[in-house]
Amino acid sequence: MHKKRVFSGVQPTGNLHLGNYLGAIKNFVELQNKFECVYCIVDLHAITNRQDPKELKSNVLETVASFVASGLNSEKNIIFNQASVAAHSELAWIFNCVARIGWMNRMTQFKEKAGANKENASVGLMVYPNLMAADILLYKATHVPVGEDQKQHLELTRDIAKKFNNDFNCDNYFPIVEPLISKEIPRVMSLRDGKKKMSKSEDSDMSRINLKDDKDLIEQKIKKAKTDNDSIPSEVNGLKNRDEAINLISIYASINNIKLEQVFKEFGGKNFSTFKSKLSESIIEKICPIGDEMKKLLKDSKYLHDILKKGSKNAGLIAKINLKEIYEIIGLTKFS
Ligand code: AQP
Repeated sequence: MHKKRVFSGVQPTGNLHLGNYLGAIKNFVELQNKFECVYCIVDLHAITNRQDPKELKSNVLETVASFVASGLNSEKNIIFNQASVAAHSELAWIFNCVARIGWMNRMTQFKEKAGANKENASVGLMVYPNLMAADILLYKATHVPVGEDQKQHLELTRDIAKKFNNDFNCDNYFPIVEPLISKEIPRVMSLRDGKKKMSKSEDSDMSRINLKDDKDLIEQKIKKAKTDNDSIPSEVNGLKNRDEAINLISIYASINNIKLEQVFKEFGGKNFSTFKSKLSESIIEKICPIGDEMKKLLKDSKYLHDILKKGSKNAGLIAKINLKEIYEIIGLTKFS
């Protein structure tokens, strides 16, 4: 039996949004009372696409600020950045040698992110899931809270763990991780197109609610959010083929910690304008205090650096022990 441990990461690529919050960070906060948790700002993942060096540094601090402002306790959890612990890259190389090219070719995120110009994408973008597996398995994490978009990568992490355990005859060495995905809203969709996920890199800022948006902007974005001509249904069947309606109703349920049925009870038969003003209120109530706190924390970079230094030291201690074991299993020797 493996000790229960949570690991998850967020890329410091700016524009942290409601999808990152409801899909991941909100769950990080809930899990901190039940598990030992390791939360990572995955800056090595961020550079799979070109990043401005100055912005990358400030986005790392912004991501730590978003964690703390959302309620993560930096004393209780390990909060650190990936680049501080070199063992992530070392284990990722080992996993590059365990994972199969055919497995990589099946990854839908690579296909989406590389787009039509696949030949010109970085090799890093293609082997991104192997680094993600290394992040998780370096800490022998058992549970990983993520949005549904990461489910396929977690399946790959499980395949890598199984193959490693089997190839090196070390039954049960790496745990087979469990994804923890929100039931209310596995994937927050764009406010402009209910078929696309809410994303940092989408050109239109109107497609997402950023954690640092103010009250007026949130109201404006929700008012303009795409819907259809029908009213809010009284049961789930009434949401068939209504992607935008499902999205807004699910956001309302998730942000208020209630079940979809309760939303149908409250709003069934009502029009979207009534619903949208309540939705804005709920988002403003939850998100604006986080954004305000982030802005306050970002004025104290020493405080944020101290969190990262302490977290990196603690993460490094676990990583060092585990990587030593892994080298031993494989037959690699460090003479230095
Ligand atoms: N729309 C979403 N709905 C639910 N969960 C989401 N996550 C991201 N978008 C949504 C979850 O947030 C965590 C951190 O994500 P990330 O920043 O590391 O990676 P990402 O998926 O690449 O984020 P974006 O916003 O989608 O960036 P771009 O635009 O670069 O593609 C993860 O747990 C993720 O599932």
